[in-house]
Amino acid sequence: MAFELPKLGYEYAALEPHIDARTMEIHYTKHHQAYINNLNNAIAGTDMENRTLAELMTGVSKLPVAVRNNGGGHFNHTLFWTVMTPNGGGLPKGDLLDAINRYFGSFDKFKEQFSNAGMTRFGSGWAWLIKAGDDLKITSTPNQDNPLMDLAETKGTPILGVDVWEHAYYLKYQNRRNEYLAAFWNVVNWEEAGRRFK
Ligand code: MN3
Repeated sequence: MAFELPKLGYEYAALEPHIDARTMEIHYTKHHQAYINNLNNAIAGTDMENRTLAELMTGVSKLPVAVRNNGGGHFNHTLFWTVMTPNGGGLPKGDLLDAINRYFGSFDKFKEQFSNAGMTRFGSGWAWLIKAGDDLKITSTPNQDNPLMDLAETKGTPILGVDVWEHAYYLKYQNRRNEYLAAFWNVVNWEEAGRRFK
């Protein structure tokens, strides 16, 4: 019943030059694995072992802080790996592109707002594109919180997320979070984001 590291759908070097192989390897094998180990330790021998990750997230305000931090870490990174792909980038398609144009005015305006959410998140956290009812929204969360959590300020279903913890970019970009966020657009998996939007 324990949570496990999900398979990565590409090689560590596959997102080069935008995300470097060493960062991918450490991020996936060390950081993500540590969240999973700590989550499993936090739920061991409790009824939390019988809940899905999504169920833990939506009820997290009543759970130990270790589940918020490490369950969030597991959920967020699992999503993050899937919304990136080699040969990614470009434009979303179909309904998602229509919705982005409708809610943000244009794809470029959406990109600007999303990047801004990542840039203005003080310290560690995430920027998100979420579906909230019929709306699309951009939001950001501190630490390993996410918009599925019942304690999130802005709640919704994550469509796209980007990790703005320094461990996600420091080896290649050092303090230049803006360059990392600009590079992120080249690896976005819009097909996966489109599936999450449906
Ligand atoms: Mn991370």
